[in-house]
Amino acid sequence: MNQSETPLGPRHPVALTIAGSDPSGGAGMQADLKTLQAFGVYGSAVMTLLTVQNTQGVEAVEMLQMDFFQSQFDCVTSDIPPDAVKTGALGTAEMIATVAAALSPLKCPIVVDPVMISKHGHAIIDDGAVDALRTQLLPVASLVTPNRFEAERLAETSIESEDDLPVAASRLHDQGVPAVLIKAQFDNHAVDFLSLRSGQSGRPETQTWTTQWIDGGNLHGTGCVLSAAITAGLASQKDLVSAIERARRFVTAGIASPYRIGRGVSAIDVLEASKKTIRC
Ligand code: PXL
Repeated sequence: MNQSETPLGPRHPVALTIAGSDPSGGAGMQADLKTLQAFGVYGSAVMTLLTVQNTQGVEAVEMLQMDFFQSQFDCVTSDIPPDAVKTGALGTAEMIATVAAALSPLKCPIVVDPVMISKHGHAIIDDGAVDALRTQLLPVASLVTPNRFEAERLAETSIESEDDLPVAASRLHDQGVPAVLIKAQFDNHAVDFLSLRSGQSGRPETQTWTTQWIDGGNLHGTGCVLSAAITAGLASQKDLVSAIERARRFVTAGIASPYRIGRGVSAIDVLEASKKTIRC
């Protein structure tokens, strides 16, 4: 029996999310699983940290023990090998090192969403962790999806305009990641900048998607949903650019149909987004 078969027949695409819990359901592992499901991809999930959180803010963060993370990872992946992996909130340098070591033998695409700060400004990562993301996780990643702020911290360079994006991306490539998607906003437009470097030092190929900025100011979880949607595409054997384009359409539709679920931020309605966009 090969990896594409199970005792019951052909195997369904599987994506593994390694992330933290947002018990309000709009971000983190919960958003990842809902998004994967919307794309018809089976989601498995290994937890790194727990938050105490509702739509009005994050009140506390609790890390899981490293050996408990490792046991979850070994137990799940030995039984259900993933076709793609995504990482979300990892919390500390120690967790990032543990996750990077666990992922390095895997052959499937690995999408790293370098989650640093919650919508309400609560740090979900400690300071040493930024260094660990850069030096330990980027070398095993296939794609990293920072927003402008995360790209500035990871690349240690400021991004004032679109012209600064290639330099930031190039510094991230230097850490070993072949694909970088920086999500930025300048004035009234949203710019998603993709940089692909194939060889060790070759000039990257780039692609930019510019759209009118839609004020999703009161939404959270958009970064999680975008990277999970890309991961769903990769798990289904889509090429990276098609996976990104479909994920962007999905998030744009999702921003237009928010769930006003509590007293604070809204969440993306992934079911509505999928009805509007997933046809292929
Ligand atoms: O949206 C980023 C994010 C990821 N993971 C967890 C979070 C958040 C934001 O609040 O709580 C667990």
